[in-house]
Amino acid sequence: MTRRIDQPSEDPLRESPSGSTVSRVSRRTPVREAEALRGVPIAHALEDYRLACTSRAIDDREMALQKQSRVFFQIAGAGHEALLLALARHLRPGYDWFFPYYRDLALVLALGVTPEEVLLQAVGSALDPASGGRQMPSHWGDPDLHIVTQSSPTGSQCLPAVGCAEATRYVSRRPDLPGCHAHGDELTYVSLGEGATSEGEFWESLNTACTLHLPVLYVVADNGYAISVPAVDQAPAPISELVRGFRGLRTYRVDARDYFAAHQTAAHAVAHVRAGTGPALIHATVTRPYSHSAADTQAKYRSPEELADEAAHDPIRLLRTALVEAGALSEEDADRIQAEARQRVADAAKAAMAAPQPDPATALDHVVALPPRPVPPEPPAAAPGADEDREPPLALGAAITRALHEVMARDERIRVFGEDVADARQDLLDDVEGKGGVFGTTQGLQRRFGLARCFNTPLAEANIIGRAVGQAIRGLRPAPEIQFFDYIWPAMQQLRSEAATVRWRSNGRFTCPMVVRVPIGGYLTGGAIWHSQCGESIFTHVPGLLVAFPSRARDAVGLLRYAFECEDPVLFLEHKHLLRQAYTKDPYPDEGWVLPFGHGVVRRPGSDATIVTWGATVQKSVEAADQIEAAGGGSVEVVDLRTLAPWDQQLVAERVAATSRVLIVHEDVRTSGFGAEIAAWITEACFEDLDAPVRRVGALDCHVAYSPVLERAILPQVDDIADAARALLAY
Ligand SMILES: Cc1ncc(C[n+]2csc(CCOP(=O)(O)OP(=O)(O)O)c2C)c(N)n1
Ligand SMILES: [Mg+2]
Repeated sequence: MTRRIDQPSEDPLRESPSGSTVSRVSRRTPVREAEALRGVPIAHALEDYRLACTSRAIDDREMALQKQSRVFFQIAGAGHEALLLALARHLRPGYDWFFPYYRDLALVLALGVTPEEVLLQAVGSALDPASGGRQMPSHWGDPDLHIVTQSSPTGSQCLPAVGCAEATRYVSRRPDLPGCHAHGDELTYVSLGEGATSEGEFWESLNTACTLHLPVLYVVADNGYAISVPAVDQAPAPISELVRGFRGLRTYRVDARDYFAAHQTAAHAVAHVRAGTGPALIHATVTRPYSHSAADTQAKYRSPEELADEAAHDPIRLLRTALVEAGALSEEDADRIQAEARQRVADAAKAAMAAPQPDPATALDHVVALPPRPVPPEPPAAAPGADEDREPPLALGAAITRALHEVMARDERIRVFGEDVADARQDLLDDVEGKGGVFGTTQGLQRRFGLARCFNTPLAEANIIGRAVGQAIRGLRPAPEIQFFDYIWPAMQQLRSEAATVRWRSNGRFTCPMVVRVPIGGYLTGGAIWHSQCGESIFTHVPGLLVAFPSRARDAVGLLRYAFECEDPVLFLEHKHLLRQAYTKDPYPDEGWVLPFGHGVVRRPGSDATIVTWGATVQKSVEAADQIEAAGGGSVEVVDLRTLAPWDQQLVAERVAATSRVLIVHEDVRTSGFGAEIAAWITEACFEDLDAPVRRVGALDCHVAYSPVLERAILPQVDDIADAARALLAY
């Protein structure tokens, strides 16, 4: 899409010719040195006064519309305008990258978002360019301006911002990467409130921004409150003091109620970050003249004196006074600019209210988009040709390692990172074997592709996934590893609220392609509660995530190849117990053998009943079926779903129609396990075909124990599956 950039008006006080929407403000109004006030060209200050009035007028209009139920939520940018407009003077839309906060209305206006676009989101219109009516007001997003689609969790934007800055460095050194572009001196802007600095993700992001000297500009807009919680209840000291131990972080403190002071600080901070010497943090005092949001009444917890003091230091008021006192603006012109701003916003609101609401039929658009791929025929069990000429077959873990080597050699956008995934310190590589992950799955990737493509991260799971999100948004294909499924939870916010929602929340304008590899599962004898969990159903419950769970080598390779073709986040579950099992071994499949998601397979034929399963219970189900058949108890088939999001409903329906009896087996706990979903679906879609109730076998509803005796009792065993299958056959 080509964006309209209006020409600057010669007279910054003149009405914009663009009708109901305000012109994009040019960053290049020519002024002479002599026309500066406290170092800021008068023309810029006047333009920013106009924009500040527009920003405040949008707040006021939205609040009025909210009272009329034409807008359904409101959160204001009031009090933050001077800071944001001063910053915007030094930042470059469509060049730098932006991870703004919900109070950054004035910033996005200065970058080029129009009041009409803002109001289209407020009224929830289908034409809202940031989200198509899916997100609350003030959740910005504009790919052309590099304003990255925003989510609501406070602080979660910081880690993707760091990933974005990493992409700047990686891509600018590799200008030919398909679909990626970067400028060597671009920076990543991320802002948050003083309250949000209490979030761990903020601190995890600072860690990496400083360790890697990344071009990130942090802006903490300190209005003294997080809803009703005063800053003194958040932390033991102001944020600019708290961050002092971060080596390499340039910190600035400014009273950003004063536009001119903010301007000066912004100039220094931006120049510092743009020079490439490392991150900076601006701690800025701002005001919050309006309540936190339309749902809040700040008079309940703030004194009249405090509010009066804020009103007296309102940044727009201070800017106006400064311009008037300098003789740059008359009171009449100031009033006129304010009135014009209100009128423009009123016109924009009228246009937004006339715009169409979303079609309910589009609710499911942009959850995920699977690349079309034909389902390849299953490779022959034994490949033709003389056996001695063939490579030895590989077990699941070795096949995944080889597949990672293969895809990384083909696609330089892929980067593997996580805890322990690298081989060793670069200077030791000639002398040591290399670690390559606690399961050895990533061994040799650093050695072959270099540290830029396979590297260790801090021991911080949100950091790992959040940085992947930022890189994915920039067009890279990050492949983060979570060391054990049991430790994925610190990353849950980044997986669920960031990665999985990017496509939907931006109405398809941003995507988040990444392959998150996660060793999972038990049957380890001694793994205990924090090295043996499953829990895949928690992730199949998240719209926007794809979930693969292979049980043998060739499927893992085919699925991994497909995962890297996807434009959506994939959770790629690698069962720890299967990594080295002989029964997972396959010849490494030809490069063209790509297995699209959502296609199961009949792993063992049978005619009397169907077991539907995946992961480690596939083999156990096959053994149970063999046991039953050997004893003359009946013929049981085993279906391996291979992926759970999406899962192969068609195959299951076909097999239910053929055998009329279904047993679902999984290693995860039984209650609310994914088997519950499949069972419910079968009773809805295949009820007429059933001759028996759908049965389930899963782990006991407790955690996995250390004692082998307990572990055996808790996780489903071959005998448990065989017993359930016999009962099903006997029904
Ligand atoms: C992770 C998370 N917890 C809670 C909330 C609810 N919430 C929204 S804004 C907010 C206060 C944020 O305060 P601050 O960061 O100081 O920003 P301000 O609103 O003052 O600009 C809270 C608690 C949220 N959006 N995300
Ligand atoms: Mg605050």
